[in-house]
Amino acid sequence: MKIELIKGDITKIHADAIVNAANSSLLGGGGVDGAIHRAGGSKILEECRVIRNRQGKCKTGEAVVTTAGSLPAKHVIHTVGPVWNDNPEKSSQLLSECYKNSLLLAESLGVKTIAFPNISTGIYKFPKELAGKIAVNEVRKFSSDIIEKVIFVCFDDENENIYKKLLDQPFKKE
Ligand code: AR6
Repeated sequence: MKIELIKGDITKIHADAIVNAANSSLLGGGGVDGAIHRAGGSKILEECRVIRNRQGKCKTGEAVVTTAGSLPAKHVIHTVGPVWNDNPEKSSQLLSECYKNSLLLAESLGVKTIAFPNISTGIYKFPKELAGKIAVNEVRKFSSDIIEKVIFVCFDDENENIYKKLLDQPFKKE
């Protein structure tokens, strides 16, 4: 899989799927979640409601898919990142699961290009450097015959610099 870094607004990205840093209610919020619902229109929330009614809240680390409404993407994959708290190991594990489960769901949809925001590094206060390491590592170790390109979309300078550095480093398999 090719990995690209873009600085900007994920709602503008032309990809088969963009990932939303949602919360477990799936009913919208601030940050990138708010931006996606505002730009994509009410169809996204309607489908989130259907999912809520069918399977209840979305657990941290899990992912679900809806239409992308009027966004240039085809699908929105909603994943729930962990809130940074006093259990860094558990939070790190859950953040890895967000990336992995989003990629697995994307594969099952035949997605060729997928864009990720920097999950949990805003309102959920996950340290950006550690979150970047987890994101890059999880994507690099995911091998796929279906997904061709993963785009990391950084909204702020700090995340952009962190990702630039991480992506310049060679990948070492554990
Ligand atoms: N495009 C790309 N990235 C963005 C955009 C955008 N339009 N807007 C913000 N970011 P956050 P979280 C970046 O807070 O920490 C919501 O209320 C932002 O700079 O959106 O996972 C949800 O409903 C940051 O680097 O998500 C949840 O309740 C990254 O996206 C809660 O926030 C994630 O920041 C989730 O918190």
